[in-house]
Amino acid sequence: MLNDPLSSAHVVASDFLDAGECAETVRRVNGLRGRWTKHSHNGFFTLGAASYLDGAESPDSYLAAAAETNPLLSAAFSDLYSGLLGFLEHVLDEPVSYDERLALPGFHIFQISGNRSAGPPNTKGIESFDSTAAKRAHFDLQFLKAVPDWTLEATLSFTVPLAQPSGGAGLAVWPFRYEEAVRQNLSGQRFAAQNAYEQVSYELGRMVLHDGFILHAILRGIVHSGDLAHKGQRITLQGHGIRTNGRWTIYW
Ligand SMILES: O=C(O)CCC(=O)C(=O)O
Repeated sequence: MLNDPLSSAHVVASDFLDAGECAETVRRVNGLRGRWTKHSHNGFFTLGAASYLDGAESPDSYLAAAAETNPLLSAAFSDLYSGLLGFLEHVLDEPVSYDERLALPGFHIFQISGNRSAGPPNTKGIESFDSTAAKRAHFDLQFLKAVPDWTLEATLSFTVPLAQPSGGAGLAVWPFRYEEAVRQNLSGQRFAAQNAYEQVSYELGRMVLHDGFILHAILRGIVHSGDLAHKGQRITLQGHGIRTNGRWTIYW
């Protein structure tokens, strides 16, 4: 959180992959369908080990899931992972590496099957296309599970949209930071239920970065998309970073 070049900018976006690279990555993700992990909500899967999901029981369960999935991911996406390091070094202007014990960045996969409509205004009359976004509002505190003993200087969260449904996809961002939530003793979800979000619309291959301490949530649809049928895959590459001694370690 300290000295983070991203913390004052809240959310920044930068072109990473071109359309052909996104399509090829999606083809490989779909080719590994048998290795996706299915989650409780309809149509939500992951490929890889995510500390916020696989570390829910304990840091050891996360490390075991990472050891199991890293060989698969590095074999299938080696070019993507080496390009990612170079890209992040360029954006952050500091050395960046993976840690073989921690999970490589992985994929969020939503199979969206259609017919959604604008949600009702919330209690303050705030219109929302994705009326459930506030329930998913969160800060990225999963470094506590992935690297409980590390001394952090700064953190990073990034998302690369690879496929989006017909109605688009994006990130909901509320003007509310973790430090403020602690200071006010107010949960992020409570704030989100009563305040409008800003919509960051995704573009394929364009990485969205922030420090994880700004309140945010996955948006499955975006306002003004004009498409209420809203079908297709929403696939993103997702990862995080922690900075210690001026070096970034990337993980999921
Ligand atoms: O998939 C996205 O759009 C963002 C994901 C996210 O916010 C997270 O994993 O913390």
